[in-house]
Amino acid sequence: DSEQSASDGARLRGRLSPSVSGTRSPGESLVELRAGHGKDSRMSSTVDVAALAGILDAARRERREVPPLSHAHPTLTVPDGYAVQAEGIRLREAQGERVVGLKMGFTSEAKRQQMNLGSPIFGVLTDRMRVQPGGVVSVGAGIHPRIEPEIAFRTSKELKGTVTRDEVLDACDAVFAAMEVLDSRFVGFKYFSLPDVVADNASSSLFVPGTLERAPRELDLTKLQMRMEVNGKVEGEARSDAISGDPVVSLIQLCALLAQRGQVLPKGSLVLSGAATAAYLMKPGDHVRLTVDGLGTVEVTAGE
Ligand code: OOG
Ligand code: MG
Repeated sequence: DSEQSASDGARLRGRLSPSVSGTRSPGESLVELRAGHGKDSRMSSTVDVAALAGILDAARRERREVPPLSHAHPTLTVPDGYAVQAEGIRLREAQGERVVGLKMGFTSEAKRQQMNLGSPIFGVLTDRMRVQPGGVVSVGAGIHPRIEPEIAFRTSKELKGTVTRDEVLDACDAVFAAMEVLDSRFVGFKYFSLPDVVADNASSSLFVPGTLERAPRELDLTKLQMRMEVNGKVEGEARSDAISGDPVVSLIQLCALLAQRGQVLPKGSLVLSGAATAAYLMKPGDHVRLTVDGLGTVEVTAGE
């Protein structure tokens, strides 16, 4: 993996896009997000990006597990993974979905250990992935859904490239508790490489945003106790600094990852900063409740 990341870095540094330094209106920045993904797919020469995205999209729609892509494509790189991810999002947009934000993954030690993978990645969130707080998540509508506790942000300004903590705070008008429902398209929720999970949109499936929104500067975002209970039993507990040492740092990392691809974090994006604890495998009937200091509770019920 580290070898792969190093070569990705070299490839990406060579093509840092001028679009990162340009100015544009918020409307254009969403277009830029797609244009950036497009560049990724064109530069991928060794894999059939469209075919791989098609395999994962069909697996998702048909609730079917598929082998990790790296089995048939052992040389798959992280940029290949992002190209497949972007193509998968294009397929979903073609099915009428709209991009509403981004999610970070592997920003906590608990998550890195659970999946045995080492570096932060991002995925894309669409409007159809949103679940109303207090709503029902159908286990059978997924493959093997897991749920995890997160801190989420909403941007009110575009963020691009290297940004400071203060710049992130200035650009976010809300912080709220959220749960993410993951659902790997890979057999047994197992994959052994970052390119696989990146291609699979970072295992994203659904997200449940909390309703209590606070201004990010009103709280010490590194000291929020987070507790995820299932049927009244604590399944995961951590302080918010389990997420990148500070969930704001996840957004700094996200901006850096996007900049490597010539992309920005658009105004109006919802951002999941990554789970603070390991994810929990949902069973029909489970009642899941996340409580975060200062950010209230978010609940969801697992249906058949
Ligand atoms: C990848 C997604 C990780 C997080 O919050 O760390 C993630 C996975 O666990 O399969 O969403
Ligand atoms: Mg997550």
